[in-house]
Amino acid sequence: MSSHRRLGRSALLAATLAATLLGSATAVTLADDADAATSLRSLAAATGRDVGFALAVDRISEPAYRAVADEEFSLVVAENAMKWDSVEPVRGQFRWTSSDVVADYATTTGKKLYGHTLVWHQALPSWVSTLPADQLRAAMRHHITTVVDRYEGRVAAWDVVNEAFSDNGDGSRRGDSVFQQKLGNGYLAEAFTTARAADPDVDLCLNDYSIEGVNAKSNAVYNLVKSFKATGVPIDCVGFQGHFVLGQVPADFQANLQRFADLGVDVRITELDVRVPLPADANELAQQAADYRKVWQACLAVTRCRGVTTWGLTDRYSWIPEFFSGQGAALMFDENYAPKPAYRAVAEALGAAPTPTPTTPTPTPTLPPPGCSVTYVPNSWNTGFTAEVRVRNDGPATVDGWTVRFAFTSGQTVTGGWNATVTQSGTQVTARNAAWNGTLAPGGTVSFGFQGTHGGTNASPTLFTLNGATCRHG
Ligand code: G2I
Repeated sequence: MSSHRRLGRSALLAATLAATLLGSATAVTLADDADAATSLRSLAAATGRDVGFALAVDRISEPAYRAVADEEFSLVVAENAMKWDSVEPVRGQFRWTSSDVVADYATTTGKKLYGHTLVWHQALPSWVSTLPADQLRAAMRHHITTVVDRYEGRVAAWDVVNEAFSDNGDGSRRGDSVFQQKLGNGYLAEAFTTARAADPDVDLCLNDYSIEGVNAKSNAVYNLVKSFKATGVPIDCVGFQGHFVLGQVPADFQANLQRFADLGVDVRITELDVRVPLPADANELAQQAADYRKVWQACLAVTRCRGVTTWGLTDRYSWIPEFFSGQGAALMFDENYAPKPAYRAVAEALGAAPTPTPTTPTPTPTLPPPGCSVTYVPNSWNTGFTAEVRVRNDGPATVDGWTVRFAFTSGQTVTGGWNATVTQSGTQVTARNAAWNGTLAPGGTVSFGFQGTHGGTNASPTLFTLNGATCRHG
């Protein structure tokens, strides 16, 4: 196939979508079936994998959104339409309109339907959280049974319980779950057993985030799955959400998937996105493509990996910018539905012919040297550590006021800082200058530090930014 046809489908698709968006009379026709064979849907099928996306019900009527969704994906999951607050907003009163849109879309387009999610501490209507324990147990069982019954035979797998474990790095259960608080550890087995009673055939999954690498949280999930298998609690799969920071797909991701598969369950990457500081530049999009490739290569290397689902379809409607200020561009299709380098990387990981190197080599952009260098010096003991961060200004101008950002990858928690105001949100850490050290002349260095706790593996952050600019390692 000539090179233009290899690229033809995605470029033609983008052109069609652009024409649709612009309403021009002469929409470009999609390439013929031969190019359909290069869609992610067909490439993934050839490997026995699902390639999925989270559908936003209020977007499916948009032609551009629909065109990509139809063409590229073999599995669909409701981003929000099957959550408790959507389907049972009032006790005992079920609303199926939105959830049926997703189920009907799967049926009419021949896609697998993935169920998200039956029991989760978020997206709960207020009436659930105020119930006493015995009524909460009854409400949970009734909710699971009613929802699973409605979609029996149509849903391939359910996230029976979502995010049951804490991200405080010690492998404990999530303390802010009303189910954990009022029903105790046993609510998980109850939920899985109830779902199995409602549908003897559907796959039952446990889904969580920050368990992609081997760490205290994934160890806790591993031990629970192991105990379920040993005691006959029905479980068929584990979902690894895969909400990654750029450049931070764990090195032990494949090994981690494999150890769960070796327990006798399927594994799925259920909510993949790779967030990038905005505006995303060519280097960052290349890194994102490498991250997407790594995720798919790990799934392809693990026989029981059933596939990869991205959490959304286009950067235009991704949840990331609203939840992570200044971050975005996390998906394979950009704001205008054009495929990004991450899309090509996934297609090539799935066997598409590599994009031919251009005959006239494009000049490599002469990027200015990084504006900063960072040295990270941790000092660890059993579950605690301190770290000193030395930042050098390698740029030509004086920095007046600085913010240094980085992310932990293995459950560390900051407990205090010095020479800076150090705060943490999830895995993201932000350090802002103190009143006396905010000015950094070219070539100047500033040092700050913090104390913290860790859950056993105190991995060092790898990506630091100074006022948004990526720093090199000092
Ligand atoms: O938080 C990211 C994901 C983590 N794993 C579980 C997923 O279910 C979760 O998805 C996000 C959706 O992407 C958001 O779109 O879950 C959020 C909470 O359910 C969703 O946000 C909600 C807002 O909280 C509502 O106010 C809003 O009405 O989206 C709704 C629809 O836009």
